[in-house]
Amino acid sequence: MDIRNTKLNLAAWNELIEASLADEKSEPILNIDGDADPVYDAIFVGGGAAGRFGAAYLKAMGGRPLIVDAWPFLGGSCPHQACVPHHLFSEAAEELDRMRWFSGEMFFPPFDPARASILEMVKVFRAGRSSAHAFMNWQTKEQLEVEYVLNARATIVDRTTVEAAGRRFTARNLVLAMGARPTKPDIPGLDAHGVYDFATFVEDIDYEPTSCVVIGGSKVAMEYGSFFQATGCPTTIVSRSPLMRTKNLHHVDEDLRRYVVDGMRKRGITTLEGAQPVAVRSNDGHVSGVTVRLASGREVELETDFVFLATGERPTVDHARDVLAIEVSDTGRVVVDRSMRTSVPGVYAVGDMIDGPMEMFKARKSGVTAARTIMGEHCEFDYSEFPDFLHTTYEVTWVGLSEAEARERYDDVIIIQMPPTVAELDTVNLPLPCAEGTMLYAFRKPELSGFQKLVVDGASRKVLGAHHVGYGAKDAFQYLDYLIHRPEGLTIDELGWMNELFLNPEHFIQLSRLRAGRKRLENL
Ligand code: FAD
Ligand code: COM
Repeated sequence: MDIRNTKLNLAAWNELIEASLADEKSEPILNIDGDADPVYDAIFVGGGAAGRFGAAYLKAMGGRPLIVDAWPFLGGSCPHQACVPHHLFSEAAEELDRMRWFSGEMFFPPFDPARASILEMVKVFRAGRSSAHAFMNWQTKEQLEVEYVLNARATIVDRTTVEAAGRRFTARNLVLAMGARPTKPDIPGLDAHGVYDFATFVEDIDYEPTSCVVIGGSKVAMEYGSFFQATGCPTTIVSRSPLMRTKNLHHVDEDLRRYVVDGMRKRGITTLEGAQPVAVRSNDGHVSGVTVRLASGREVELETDFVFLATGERPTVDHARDVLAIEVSDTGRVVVDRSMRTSVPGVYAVGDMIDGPMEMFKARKSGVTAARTIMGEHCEFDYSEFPDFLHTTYEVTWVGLSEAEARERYDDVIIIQMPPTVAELDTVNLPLPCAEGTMLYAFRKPELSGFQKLVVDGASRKVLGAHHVGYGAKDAFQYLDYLIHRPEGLTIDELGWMNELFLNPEHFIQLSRLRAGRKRLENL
């Protein structure tokens, strides 16, 4: 279907996307300028966050990009199966959690577990997700003026040629932006009905689970496990590593970790750390349980009708590696330099296909880095340091060094923390931090009102790290990340001199001000 000269509104886009998704044989969607030079500056294979942002930037710089995507929409896995449903479910978990803790108190009605349905939330997501897709297709065509071929799998022919929708496209450069797919652990029984990963969960689940076993200890395991438990579906997380100590997470502060994981247990989640799933059992084709080897070596049988796999993702590298012979690391990621160049000249790789965190900031900025490099700029992207977050029923946010890391590197580490650890005080029941999103907890369930810690180098007075459990601090952490990683850093004096919008979710400005007057800093 050629839509080049048709201005589709959002409703028309929505309908086209839904119809294309529903029919495997649906036509490709072509938005191609047939009158322009047939050789593009770059073809982006994959129009997820990495490909879409890269192509848009290249176009903005005066280049001519083409995006090819197998799905009938742009934006990729984030709005379709990953970040967006994750945020929807995590927000539902936060609301459900509040309703459970305050059930029958104040204005909260008695909690009705029958109305907290996992299946219903998935249906809410499925029914609404194409609106964002429609907007991204519209924006990319009409506002960003990027050409694309959607609903068409690309076949890479060589480093300048791609086939899609029965046509051949050529470009001076190729940007591989094909993302990653969930991995399946090597456990017998995973073919049973009732076993899902984050992608198949939103596509296929067709019943209401009554209990859940999450396999894996990733962020996705903690986030989805917290949601399942919050709906009232008793959940067990089976993880080889301690939660938040998986190799993909860095700079996790131990006090923050303890607050988060204890909080999950307080809410009823069973965590089996150091445990290994041995087999998934089924009855009449449907999951009936999971055999787990505990850290002690003892095997236990967990009864369940729902298994959620959260064992990570593997980059989609096979096709590109087979055709182009690009270098791929032992961990299955395409090897790139800081400008996103692969080992093959003129071929770039971006997003989840390359090393580093599988996160949106890296996907989008690596796409932009490739675009700028292709357009002749010197551009390098170092993603070794970045702010991070996950959800339980809280938003958990961190940036910079943990306390333990700071103590390894600095002699005079100062901690500013809320609630403080003071032996003679009952700080568990201290209604602090008291902030937006935790006010009701602070007054009625003080032990649930969150945790925050600032790590400071006493000698230079520079902030080394910040750690937060609560709600709404993500925004501040984006800017804190920028400030503390500048060559000049951010001192406690500068932080304490900022203008807070009180009550604010993270209290570091006001807490820093209480200590900044001292020549020799002290813990708070
Ligand atoms: P994708 O978005 O996966 O895009 C790849 C595109 O390539 C797809 O559209 C695919 O159709 C296309 N493609 C592949 N092969 C071909 C081919 N041969 N021909 C044509 N097209 C092809 N990150 C955050 O920062 N915040 C979050 O809250 C967050 N939540 C997440 C929750 C979950 C459950 C998961 C799994 C991930 C989450 N992430 C989050 C990570 C984030 O989703 C990814 O890092 C990001 O989407 C990667 O973007 P990408 O463009 O590299 O890949
Ligand atoms: C966001 C997708 S969900 S994109 O990064 O705007 O393409």
